[in-house]
Amino acid sequence: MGPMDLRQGIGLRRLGTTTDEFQQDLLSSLYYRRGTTVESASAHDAYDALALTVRDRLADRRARTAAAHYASNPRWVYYLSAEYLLGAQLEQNLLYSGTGEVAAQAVKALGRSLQEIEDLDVEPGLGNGGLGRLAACLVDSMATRDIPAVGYGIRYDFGIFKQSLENGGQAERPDDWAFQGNPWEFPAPDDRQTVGFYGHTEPIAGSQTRKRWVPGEIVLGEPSHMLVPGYGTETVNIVRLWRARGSEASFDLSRFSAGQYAEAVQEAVRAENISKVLYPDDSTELGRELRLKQQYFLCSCSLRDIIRRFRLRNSDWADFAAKTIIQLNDTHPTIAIPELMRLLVDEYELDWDQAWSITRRTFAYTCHTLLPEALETWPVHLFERLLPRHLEIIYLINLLFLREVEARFPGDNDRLRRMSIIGEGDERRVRMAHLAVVGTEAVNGVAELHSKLLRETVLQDFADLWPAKFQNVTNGVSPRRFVKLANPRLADLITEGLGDDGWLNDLERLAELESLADDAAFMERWRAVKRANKVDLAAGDPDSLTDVMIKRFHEYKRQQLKLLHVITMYQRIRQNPAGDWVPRTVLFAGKAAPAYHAAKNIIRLINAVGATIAADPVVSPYLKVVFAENYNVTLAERIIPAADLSEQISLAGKEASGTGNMKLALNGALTVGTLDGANIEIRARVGEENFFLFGLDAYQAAEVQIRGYNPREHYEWDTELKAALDAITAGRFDGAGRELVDSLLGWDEYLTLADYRSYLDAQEEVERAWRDPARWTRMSILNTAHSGFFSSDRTIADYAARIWRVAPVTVPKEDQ
Ligand code: BZD
Repeated sequence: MGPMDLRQGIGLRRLGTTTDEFQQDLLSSLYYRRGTTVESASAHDAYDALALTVRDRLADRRARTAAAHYASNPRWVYYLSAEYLLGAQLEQNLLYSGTGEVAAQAVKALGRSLQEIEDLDVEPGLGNGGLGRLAACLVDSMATRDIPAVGYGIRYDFGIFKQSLENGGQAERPDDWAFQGNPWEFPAPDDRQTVGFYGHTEPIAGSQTRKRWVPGEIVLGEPSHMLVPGYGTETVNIVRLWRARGSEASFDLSRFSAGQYAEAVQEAVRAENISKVLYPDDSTELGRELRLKQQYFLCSCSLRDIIRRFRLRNSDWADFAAKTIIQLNDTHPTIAIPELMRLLVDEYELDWDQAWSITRRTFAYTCHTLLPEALETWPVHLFERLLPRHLEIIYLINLLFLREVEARFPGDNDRLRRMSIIGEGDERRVRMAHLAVVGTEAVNGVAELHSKLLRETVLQDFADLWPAKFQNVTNGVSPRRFVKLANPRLADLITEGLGDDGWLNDLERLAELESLADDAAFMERWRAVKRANKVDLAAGDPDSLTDVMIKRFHEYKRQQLKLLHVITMYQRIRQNPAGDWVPRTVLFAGKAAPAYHAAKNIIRLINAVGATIAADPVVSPYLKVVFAENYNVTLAERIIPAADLSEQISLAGKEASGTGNMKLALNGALTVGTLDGANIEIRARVGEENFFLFGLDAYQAAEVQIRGYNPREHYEWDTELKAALDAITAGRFDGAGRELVDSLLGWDEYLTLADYRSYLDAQEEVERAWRDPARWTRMSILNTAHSGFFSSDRTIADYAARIWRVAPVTVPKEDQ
């Protein structure tokens, strides 16, 4: 290929970089692509025209990226994830295309401010929580690190539900995120794929291993992609999202003509339901057929697309694994393993052993949990009905695998039973995590402790068999989104302190801030930034300690422990109104799975406690509880910059990593936390004197459980704890929370009461530090300074070097 300006070949003009040129293009987008005029343009027309104009600025980089990648025929990274929480796109794409300033000027021609237009940008909520947001940070960093990569996912019509409070409890509404269209998306109908479900298998004459699968239902997968630009580089990768459609044959014209309208479309509706809605399921397995259908739909479409791409430049299957690495984001896409086997063996006629050798070298698996109930399993009978050929393949994989185990550990039947991909209980089930370990080259946890506990507990037998397969890759977060975009004041101050903004893609440079941690003028400005962010958030008095707990609601995360602290504070202040209290604003945000009643009860109690405190003139000057509705990426970007204190208080050994903990520390919040997940690594880096530690560690917690834990002992012994629980039982908070007290006194699965006193002690240490603003500010600066490790750019460098073994491909700049 000659010059890298691909537009020259076809005589396209180069897009201008000046305000005038940008404005011309904006008006042209409005006129020709929205089909309207400045006079009659709605706010949404203006938004769309701007989005298209910005998108165009990335399209050329995308074309050069595709050409450079094609030319170098590299090993591609394919990230398979059922979830992406990409966050709002406009501001990010303005930043990554370097058009923020010209755009702000140009939109004046539309009679609107940039802020007004940005407020119309709807985030695609195609994920539940940490796992979905991690996928988004990783694709950002893959582009930033020039890794040739595609993220594959599902284009759900409805994302994570919208949460509102009704009478203090969580109410859910559907999230029709693309109702107004989505200007960021490029449909690619030519790349549609055909996916089968149900049916039966037939033998193929002359072959032992090959089978013919005759599906009973056929669905189309139609892709569209969104651009994923790298920061400070030319690369623009894509996330390709699949949407299910009925085929032409699924519309029954004769029935429609006969007036049977519902029946006429029923097949198409059934097909489209596959990508209708994201499962709002953050922990427990609903066991729904539709969810398994979604998973297979994602995997089947993506694998065929991956193979299509491979064959553009390669012809020998022996090269497939060298050119392809598919990272499985948890077990949700694990069905891709038997699907690749099916494609290679049944469709491309490779022999089993070669296909298996290719498959195992092609996949890697990231695990995101330790909770046994969150490990996915599917009933064998469901598989048999929905994916009959895949079940046969899984059986054969399992048979050969168990032979391998038997050879290594002869006669150890217990081990065979424990390790089998098929679990034999009341009901036989396919264990997806086992399939994922057996069918991949590398398995990783997401923080040091998590990876260690995986090897020592849930995957111990597998770690015995294949110790080298198990690795750790500690999670990270995008400093562009979570500092530069979310916290521009802090970003500017850091840039000034460091002399340039190179830290945005070299985050370890934040360590240079250490020398400013005692500089009085810098400290004063640091405080002013935090205060201004608090004023913007407007959650409470900006001079109060802003104490935030923002994450999905789950008992293991222990929002209930924070609440017991709040109730105790309330009772202390009531008893001694003249005391020298540190004013606090306690902010909760997060969603509970709609069917998770215990979590929803905790939300109800938070709001009831908040209302009681607000109505109490003695306590309310010192304590305020705020519940921010509908927590999502956009709201996180407003709360995190304003936080003084970050609550990371899960029971040790339960939170795989956490990523909110990293975002908060990076933005100068101090952490009160347990020795869980990445908290341990945060504390090791920011220094133990700059972290408020409390609670049992993972081994102590396990020991307490084994010895027989009695939560009532803590209740009897600790008078403040007893008073807090008794107040709930007595109905002091509008009668809410009695079920919570029953479960805490009955079994307290997550040792809330065992950690209560230690937590309150840590909170007293928090207040001692807060009373000394110089001490607090220094601690805050040092938290930011030593959080550079938690950039997702580092995470990607780790995956690239140790798991994927891929190198960057540089995309040439536009010819000057
Ligand atoms: O993944 C989370 C973990 O709980 C966090 O500790 C970790 O930091 C992040 C990223 O590694 N897990 C999830 O968010 N899990 C889910 O959202 C999920 C979704 C569907 C089904 C099961 C779990």
